[in-house]
Amino acid sequence: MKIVRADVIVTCPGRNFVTLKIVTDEGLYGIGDATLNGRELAVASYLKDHVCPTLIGRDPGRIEDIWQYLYKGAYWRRGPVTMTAIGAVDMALWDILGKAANLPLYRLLGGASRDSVMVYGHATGRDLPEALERYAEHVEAGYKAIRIQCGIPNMGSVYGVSKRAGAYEPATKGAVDEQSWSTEKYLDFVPKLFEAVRERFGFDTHLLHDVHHRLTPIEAARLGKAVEPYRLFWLEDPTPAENQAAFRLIREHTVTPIAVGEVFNSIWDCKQLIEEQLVDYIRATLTHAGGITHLRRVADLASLYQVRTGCHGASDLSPVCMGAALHFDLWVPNFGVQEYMGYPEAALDVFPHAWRFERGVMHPGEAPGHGVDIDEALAARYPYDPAWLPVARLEDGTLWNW
Ligand code: CS2
Ligand code: MG
Repeated sequence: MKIVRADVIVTCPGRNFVTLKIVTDEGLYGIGDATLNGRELAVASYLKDHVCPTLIGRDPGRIEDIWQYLYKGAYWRRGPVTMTAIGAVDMALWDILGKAANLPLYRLLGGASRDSVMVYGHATGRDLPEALERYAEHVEAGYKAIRIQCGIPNMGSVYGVSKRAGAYEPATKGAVDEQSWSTEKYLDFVPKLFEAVRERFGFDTHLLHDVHHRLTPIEAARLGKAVEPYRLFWLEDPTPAENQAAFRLIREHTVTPIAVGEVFNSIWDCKQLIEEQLVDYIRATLTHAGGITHLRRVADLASLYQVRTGCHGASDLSPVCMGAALHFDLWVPNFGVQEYMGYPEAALDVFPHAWRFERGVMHPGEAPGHGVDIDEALAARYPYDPAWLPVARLEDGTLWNW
């Protein structure tokens, strides 16, 4: 079998997605998610101009060799654009392998380690009452794990919270949204948010929260310690993770579990965090961390230190990534939880899929490969629509972490 075509499809059914489609001379094809929110065209060009031409004529079954060729052969290793492009190629090649073997992807990885995949949903509110109502809706829908994000009193827009009712999408069209941030107002409010959740809903659901990189290490340690009575499932991205050693300070002060890694794109970004057990969940996912071939290595390293997976699954990762991730989650022995925000209806139409959601758990289905397809004719009806991720500034104007 030989690769004869590799096409990049950019579409915007509710939000921008980039998809790679690899076609073989035997008519089989595979697809991979190449979406990097706010930088979609950078990956589309990296694929179109620098990767796709090198794939033509290759054996799609030589997945590892192609991975190594694209990683080492680029010379300029790692980084979100490069590793997202490699992730898309890898996802598409594993999809082809599954179709050729007539097996669902999780069977190729080693079979199911569980019957279904626990997912967490997003309960977000502009204020405490609205956030609690969204939380109640998720409890009603059967979610066993729920992330809560809330507007902060006396602060304008903030990460994780829609300015209007409805699904949250951080990227804005037309201009970069500059948000104002106050750590003091945040640290004063968030423990009250968790207290209100536990008071109303008790401890039957796993409670998650995303700090989204906005605290210093000692502030993160203070927050982790302050919220211990509320027994969080995890506190996510408490401080920027370029300095992996910074998490030692957090660990010294609190037993609140820590999740990090959605912005990681290689095992090197989390090696120290895992080996020193500075985190409890690793959030890297297939699209941005080099696909199945690389994320499997990250998960295996994590398993040596009892660190579990918690793959990123925001709606800016396409349904293709969601499908492939659910196969990975069904197999991976040290599974923790999978993020699932849902998608705009138009996106679900463009990406027909075998995965299904039922009362807080998901299953990838039994279709050969990862079980997600793309309707190219429908995709063509949604042209790329430029959108940018926000930035945050402290109240004195200092550029901060969004
Ligand atoms: C967030 C993401 O889901 C999460 O945990 O951190 O929504 C993140 O902000 C977006 O993926 C950025 O595009
Ligand atoms: Mg996050």
